[in-house]
Amino acid sequence: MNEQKIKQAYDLAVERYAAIGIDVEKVLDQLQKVQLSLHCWQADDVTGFESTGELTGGIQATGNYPGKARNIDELRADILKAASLIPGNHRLNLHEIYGDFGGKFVDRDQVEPVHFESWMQWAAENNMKLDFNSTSFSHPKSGDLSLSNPDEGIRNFWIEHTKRCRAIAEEMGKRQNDPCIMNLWVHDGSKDITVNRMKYRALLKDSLDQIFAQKYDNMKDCIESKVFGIGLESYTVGSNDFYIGYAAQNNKIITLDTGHFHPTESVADKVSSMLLYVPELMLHVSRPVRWDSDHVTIMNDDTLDLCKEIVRCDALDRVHVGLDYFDASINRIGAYVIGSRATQKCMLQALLEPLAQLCQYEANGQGFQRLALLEECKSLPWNAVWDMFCLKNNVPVGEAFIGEVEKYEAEVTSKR
Ligand code: RNT
Ligand code: ZN
Repeated sequence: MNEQKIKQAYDLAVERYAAIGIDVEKVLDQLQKVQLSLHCWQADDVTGFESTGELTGGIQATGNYPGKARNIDELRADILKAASLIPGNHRLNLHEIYGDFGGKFVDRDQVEPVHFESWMQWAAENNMKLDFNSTSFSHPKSGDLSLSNPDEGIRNFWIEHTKRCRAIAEEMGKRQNDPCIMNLWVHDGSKDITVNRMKYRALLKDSLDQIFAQKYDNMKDCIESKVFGIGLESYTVGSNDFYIGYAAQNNKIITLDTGHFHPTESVADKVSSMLLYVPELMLHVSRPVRWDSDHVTIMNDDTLDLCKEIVRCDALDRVHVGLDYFDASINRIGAYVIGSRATQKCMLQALLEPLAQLCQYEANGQGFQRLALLEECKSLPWNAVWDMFCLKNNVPVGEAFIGEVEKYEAEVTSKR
């Protein structure tokens, strides 16, 4: 689209939004500051560089679209390509299995900051900050239980792993002069009816206490619950209630993965409750289709509601926005870009809401007026603002990124 037309449409949008009391320039500045934490695992279907074994732990990537990243250089190139098509400056979320192990097998209880040295350098060179995740899945000792395993040898192995991951996150945070957000999700659960449900939860709690005993200044811990995993349908040790209790008691960040709740449960509605009891939230923005399917995030009501809640709670500085999906059935770089841009589009619409007016209607009991304005907002020209945001950030406007992804596919990923 021609630059002049984008500007004309933007100018009209600025006027239209001014009429409802919104300063669009200010909104663009706010959106610029919203950093997504891009999940490194979209580029290779959560394979990583530790082994080529299968993905376990109740998660699954379906599809076999050609061109997935096979090594650290390809993964980095793909991430940079995706980032070049997403407006703004973003973070990168690494899993432990993506370490630079130099072709050697480094077991999870042996991992050290040195295995992420090249990542830290690469991230600094590319002006990206890092977040981190311990990895309990896809390992011979994963089984059905890791941090809640009654076998002390196995449980200690995972405790050691997670402690080491925290030390790595601390180093990343120190080096980038900004806290590294480390997520802890373990798949622990069981396929069939579990009788002694208390036992495993008590073990998980004890493991977490041991892991978090060491205090750090440059990393922040977050803990992620889920309803069930494939093959682990009847019982999840780290349920939502378990982690809410733990986080509230221990001042930890809760990770809300939008695929980890019952399908009709509103994740958006959790924001205002949780923020009264936990310091911050981390999001794993995803798109569950009938289950925790990890489809590519799109601009749907769920994502819009979530972003609106964050803005309505005035909580942009307390919520970290990470993505978590892995679709192996379509172009993986394209998937990164679609999900990231969709999340940003939702955030933009949230920021463009005439919140003061809506709140006033609500306080006055003017239900009709509140609903009418909410409905009208849906068709205000936010897309003209979005186009300007892309233009200002030097990334393709509108559907122009499709061609860029196709070009990279023709030149790079199709040759793998
Ligand atoms: C799994 C969790 C977890 C993982 C990543 C790879 O259900 O969502 O966050 O997707 O750690
Ligand atoms: Zn997740």
